[in-house]
Amino acid sequence: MLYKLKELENDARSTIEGAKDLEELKSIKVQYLGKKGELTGILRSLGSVPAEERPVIGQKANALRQELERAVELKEKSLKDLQRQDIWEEERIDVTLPGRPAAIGQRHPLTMIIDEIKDIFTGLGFQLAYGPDIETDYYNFEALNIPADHPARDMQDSFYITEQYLLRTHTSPVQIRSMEKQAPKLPVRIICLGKVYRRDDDATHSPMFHQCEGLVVDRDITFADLKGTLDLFAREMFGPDQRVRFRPSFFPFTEPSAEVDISCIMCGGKGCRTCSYTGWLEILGSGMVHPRVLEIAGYNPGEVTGFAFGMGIERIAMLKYGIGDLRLFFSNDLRFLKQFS
Ligand code: 2NL
Repeated sequence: MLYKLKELENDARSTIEGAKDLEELKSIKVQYLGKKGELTGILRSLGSVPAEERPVIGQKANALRQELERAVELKEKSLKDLQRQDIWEEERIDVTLPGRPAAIGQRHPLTMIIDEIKDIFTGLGFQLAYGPDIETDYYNFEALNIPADHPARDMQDSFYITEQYLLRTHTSPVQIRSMEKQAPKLPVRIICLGKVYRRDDDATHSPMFHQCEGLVVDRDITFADLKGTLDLFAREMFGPDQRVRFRPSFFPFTEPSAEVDISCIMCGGKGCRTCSYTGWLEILGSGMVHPRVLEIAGYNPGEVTGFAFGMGIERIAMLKYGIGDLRLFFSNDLRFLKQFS
C-alpha cells in the first residue's frame, strides 16, 4: 500500500508539472483528488489493510492529499503568471517605434466650391441664408409665381411626400422665407447654398444636387447691378480674364430673365469640344425679381426692385476641375477624392 501511494505521488507530481494550461490542470486535479479520484480510491480501500497499518497509511494518504493540493495551487499560479506575461508581451508598447502618420482627410470638391462661393459673396456683403429641404407646395412653387398647371410641378419632376409637401426642387423657397421674415426692411442681400432634389438620374443629372442662389432687393436696384455682380463673380471664380454674356431667357419668377455664359475656360473663347465650338459655357440663370414675387414676399414692387440668380454647384465644379461624370461626386471613390488635396 505504501508503495502504491509513492507511485501515485510520483505520477501525480509529474502530471501536474506537465499541465499546459489551466483547463488541463483542472481535469488533472479531478483525476487525482476528486470524489472519484485515484487518491480517494486508495483511502476507500483502507478496509483491506491490516488494522495496525491503517493509521500510518491513513496519515500518509492525507498528507499526500495536502501536498498535491498545494502542488496544484502552485502550478495554477505559475500558469496564470505565464498567461499574464503573454498578454503583456502582446500588448506592450514599444515607445521607440516611429509614430504612424495620421491620415488627414480633405474637403470634398463640392464643399471646396461651396466655400469659395461663400467667400466671394460674403465679401460683397451678402448674408448666408438656410431653409428646410422638405418644403410646402406654397414656398416651392406658389410664391415663386409658378402656377398649379406648370410642368415643373409634375410628379415626374419632383419628389412629393404628400400632395402638400415635397423635397425642394430649388433653393428659391429659402429666399422667399428670408424676405418674408425681414420685410419691409431693406436691403435684402442674401446667398443660399444647399441640396435640391429632382427626379432625374444619368451622367449629367443626379436626384440630389446642390444649388446656390443669390438675391438682392433694395431701392433702385437695376439690371446693371446684376451684371456687375455676376461679372465679378465669374472673374473671382474662374480667373481675371473671364468675360460674361447675358442671353434673354425665361423664368416664372424673374422679368426680364437671362442665361449667363462665361467665356470657355478650356479654350478661352476660341471654340473647342467643351464649349461645342461656341466659345461660351452656360453657368447660371438670372433676372430681375418678378413684381408679383416681391409682393407675395411682403415688399412693395412700386418702391423696390431686385435681382436674383441661381446656379448648379456640380456644374461649376465639373467645369472648374474638368470632371466628365457627375456621379463621381457621390460615389465616394478615394481615387477620385484624393486628387483634390
Ligand atoms: C437656374 C436659374 C434662377 C432665381 C433662380 C429667384 C429667387 C427668388 C426670386 C426670383 Cl426668391 N428669382 N431665383 C432667379 C433666376 C434664375 O436659377 O438655372 N438655376 C440653376
